[in-house]
Amino acid sequence: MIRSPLCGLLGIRYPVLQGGMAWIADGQLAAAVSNGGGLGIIAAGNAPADYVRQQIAIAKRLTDKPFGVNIMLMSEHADEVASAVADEHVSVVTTGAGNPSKYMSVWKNAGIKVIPVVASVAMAKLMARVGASAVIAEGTESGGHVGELTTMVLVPLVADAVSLPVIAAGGIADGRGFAASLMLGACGVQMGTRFLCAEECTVHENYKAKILKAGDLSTAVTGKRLGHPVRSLRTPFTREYIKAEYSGISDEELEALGAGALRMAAKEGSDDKGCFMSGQSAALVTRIEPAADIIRSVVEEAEPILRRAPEWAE
Ligand code: TUI
Repeated sequence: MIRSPLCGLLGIRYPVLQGGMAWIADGQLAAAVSNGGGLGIIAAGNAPADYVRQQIAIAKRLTDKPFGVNIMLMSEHADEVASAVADEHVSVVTTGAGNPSKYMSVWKNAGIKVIPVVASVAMAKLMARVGASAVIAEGTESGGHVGELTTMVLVPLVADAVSLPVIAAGGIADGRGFAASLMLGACGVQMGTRFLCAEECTVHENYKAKILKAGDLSTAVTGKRLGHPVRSLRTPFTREYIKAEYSGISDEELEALGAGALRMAAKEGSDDKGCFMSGQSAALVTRIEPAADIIRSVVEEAEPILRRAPEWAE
């Protein structure tokens, strides 16, 4: 049994959050994770508020447990989605790819617990000041939009800088990563890539197959030139994109090359047009299984590791 302040705070059995994966993390996946004792999260991504309301309705039908919504702050629909989650009184909002300060009062007034993803100490301190309930310290091992710092460095720095609960993310896909996160000062973890291979995840089967096949050097970061670095699986698409980044083409042309690529991966499984966002932990993911089994096995693997931890010190 792992005891974590996160369980009481969020009303969950295991301190495991599911990452907000745009185009992938829908109401069905979120409900499966919440029913498995973790915190499921619906990703708003670039979608309008109507889509998010539909997915909330699906999740409410499939679970009576708490779940959250992730708001991608670079989305053109972020304002309307921010209002929608307040209307719907979801339990938790997580945010990514920006600073959510301007929405905090609306969410707090609606009784929502706000857990921003941070990639730096400065952002963690700011989030503590504006009333976050916890922060997710996400290292550059993660999939999708990434910061500079590794999980190994970011988590202890953030744990020292704020007195809020810290959730570790980036590179965690098994009990060893979960146990290590607790040693670094986190009180729970968020996993995205591992939940991509949940049975209940509706992403295209090619996407899951690629994650299962991935090895240690299978991901790459693109998009630095445009200021939003993204980690994804190396594919014909990423090779073309990297070539284009170092060619003379304009930022607009480069932007157009990337537009819609995540949707093409998630919905069509397209090898040549898809951007298969994934964390480095894809190399640790070896099977497709129910979300509840993922959560239970990660926690059960961690328990003996943590019990043996005192043996290292006299
Ligand atoms: O947001 C993510 N991961 C994502 S978002 C996404 S959708 C997308 N598609 C194409 C291009 C870009 C994004 C796919 N994956 N993770 C959370 C995260 N947030 N990682 C890093 C950050 C972050 C970065 C800067 C959080 C705050 C921040 O603050 C900067 C500032 O001062 O506004």
